[in-house]
Amino acid sequence: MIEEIEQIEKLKEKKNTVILAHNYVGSDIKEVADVVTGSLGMIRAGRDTNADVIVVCGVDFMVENVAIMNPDKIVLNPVKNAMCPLAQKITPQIVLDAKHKHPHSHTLIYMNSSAKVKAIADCVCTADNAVEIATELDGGKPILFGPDYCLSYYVQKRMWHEVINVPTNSYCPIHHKITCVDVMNAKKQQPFAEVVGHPECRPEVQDCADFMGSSTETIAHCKKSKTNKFLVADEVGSIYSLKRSIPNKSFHPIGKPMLCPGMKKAKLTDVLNVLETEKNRVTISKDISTNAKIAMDRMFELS
Ligand code: CIZ
Repeated sequence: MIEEIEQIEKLKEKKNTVILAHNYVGSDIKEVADVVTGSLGMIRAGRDTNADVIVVCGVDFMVENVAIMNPDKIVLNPVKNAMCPLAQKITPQIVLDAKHKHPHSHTLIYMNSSAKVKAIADCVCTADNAVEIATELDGGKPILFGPDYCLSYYVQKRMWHEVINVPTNSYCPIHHKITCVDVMNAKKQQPFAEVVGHPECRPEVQDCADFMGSSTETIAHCKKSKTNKFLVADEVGSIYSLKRSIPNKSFHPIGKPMLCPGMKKAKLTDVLNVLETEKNRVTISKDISTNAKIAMDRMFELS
């Protein structure tokens, strides 16, 4: 592993490369990443970098996001088909049908979706800014929101615009595994711990947590909190990032640690391999990327 890390570092310097990694990726990848954050932070870091080559470690839609914002840079995906099961639940046709049914509405699409779906959205959002953006949209119209009904619940609870789920009942199967019973059992064992979690969790889990937010917001919250012990309803990579960012506090999974296979697909060997060969370059066709970028730019205008 040390040898691979050294080789990656040398190639990074030689090729003026930045490595962006999501909080959910494996801990080995975090050792070579220049930025470890959520999908919003990855897009921002990709947008603002002076690097010529950007390696994006996460699931496929995260690599697409960076490619949309950087059409002139070399954007590399260490592995092919690192799927986000939630992003697969929404297609352009599903969105077009919903728009047809609700013609006077906004279409706000969660970042966990393909570039093709983003290209037909009015605006996109992440868990960090979903409430802020939904609140900024003209209140006279309902918001078509997808693909996560749990994040939709989180948004709806914090504002008064009507939110319509598109599709009606799709969710992240990893976050969905955490149940209220798991939260209660964990609380029994650690009664003084604070329960924090991601808004992709089930509504009933959200309702019994002390704090909900994106992985980045959760790190900021736990840093500020007076509490020293936390029960975390999120993917296990997020717990590792919390421990790394706040080593003086303790973090425990709720129930069995939840692992997203897509996020863990890339290994150090894959990163080294794409840096050497520049294979798996991701480019998005101009018609799709132009429209998807409009929806991404709108997100930055509104948040
Ligand atoms: O939007 C993201 O980055 C996801 C999927 C999780 C998080 O909050 O970091």
